[in-house]
Amino acid sequence: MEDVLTPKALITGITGQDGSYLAELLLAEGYDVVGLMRRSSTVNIERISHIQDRLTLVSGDLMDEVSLINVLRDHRPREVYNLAAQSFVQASWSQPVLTGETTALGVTRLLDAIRIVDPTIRFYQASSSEMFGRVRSVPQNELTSFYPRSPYGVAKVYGHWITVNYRESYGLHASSGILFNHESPRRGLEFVTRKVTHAAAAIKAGRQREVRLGNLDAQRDWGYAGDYVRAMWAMLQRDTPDDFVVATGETHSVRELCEVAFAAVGLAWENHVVVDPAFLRPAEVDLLIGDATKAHRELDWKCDVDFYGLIEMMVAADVHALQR
Ligand code: NAP
Ligand code: F7E
Repeated sequence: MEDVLTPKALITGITGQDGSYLAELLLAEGYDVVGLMRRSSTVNIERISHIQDRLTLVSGDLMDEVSLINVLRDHRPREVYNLAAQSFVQASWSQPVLTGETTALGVTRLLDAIRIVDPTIRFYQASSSEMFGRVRSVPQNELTSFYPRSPYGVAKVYGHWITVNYRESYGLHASSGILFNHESPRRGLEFVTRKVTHAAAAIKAGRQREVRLGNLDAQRDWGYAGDYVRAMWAMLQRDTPDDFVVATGETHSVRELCEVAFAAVGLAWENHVVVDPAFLRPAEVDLLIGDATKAHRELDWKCDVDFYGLIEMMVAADVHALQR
């Protein structure tokens, strides 16, 4: 018989970076965790293999509303965290329609499935600082206007506003977390932090000679994913849904990232980083820096890991993985 006292949450995107950290957090909080996975021809659970036996993994896809309705009907979660997306900004120029289908319309499919199956479900939408794009003010907070600079950013603006709209139209407990870049040793290798920390470790180990990057001047507010999933959870524990910026309040350039990562293995970054126009973007987001005052005040949230601690953690993990 189902235990009605144990809270149950559904995570879309459970195989991704954030999905793995959120699943760990919810398990520690005593939840039954259901993870939505899309079908793949190969096993794709590297980030959650250590907790796999404590999760209920189910098949579904943000492209297919029927699959979402069935998962909600079968498992009846109290909370739904929508982390699934085509999340790589660069890929959104080569696959703009897929990005729109998943990252934008996928949110509507999931919200509508909730509205149909159980409108009392609490919903979290993974919104992004990419919505600020060509920033209208510095730092960016919940009141800053959006000016997205990529098909991904445009799709996230849609996902954000459809979340607000379903809250206002149907009274759903739907919150949007506007999260600035957050990273970890589980970050995908195509994102710049992991690309650099992995390269620093591989070059130190003599396995690679250089790393090719694009715009070294871009500045980002980089935090630690393990800290940021706590804010997601806190949003759904509130009586009223709302929108929150989650950020460290510090910004650093890609060049500084290179300095810190290579210094961590005793190398000078200038000897190994090659600028390659292939990694420049058709339109760039030059500067992001978030103001998370509202999250500090109303979620009692703060980050524990700073930029230097984060990059050193990632380099150490990459060095360790290569030694194995
Ligand atoms: P990630 O590592 O790229 O994970 C994305 C997840 O979405 C993966 O589990 C992927 O499954 C899943 N997915 C993709 N398309 C899907 C579909 N059609 N149906 C079902 N699942 C699908 O991303 P992340 O860094 O964890 O980010 C989590 C969320 O936060 C994303 O929505 C991202 O856009 C957003 N966000 C991220 C950041 C950041 O800095 N990390 C900042 C702001 C917002 P597969 O494993 O099968 O590919
Ligand atoms: O790029 C520059 C690049 O791909 C960061 C996603 O999680 O955060 C992420 O999006 C910066 C950009 O992340 C390379 O031009 C230079 O200015 O690591 P990234 P992103 O585009 O900021 C937001 C908040 C999300 O929501 C997204 O889902 O680094 N850069 N050289 C490079 N970037 C990459 N990837 N590769 C390079 O070689």
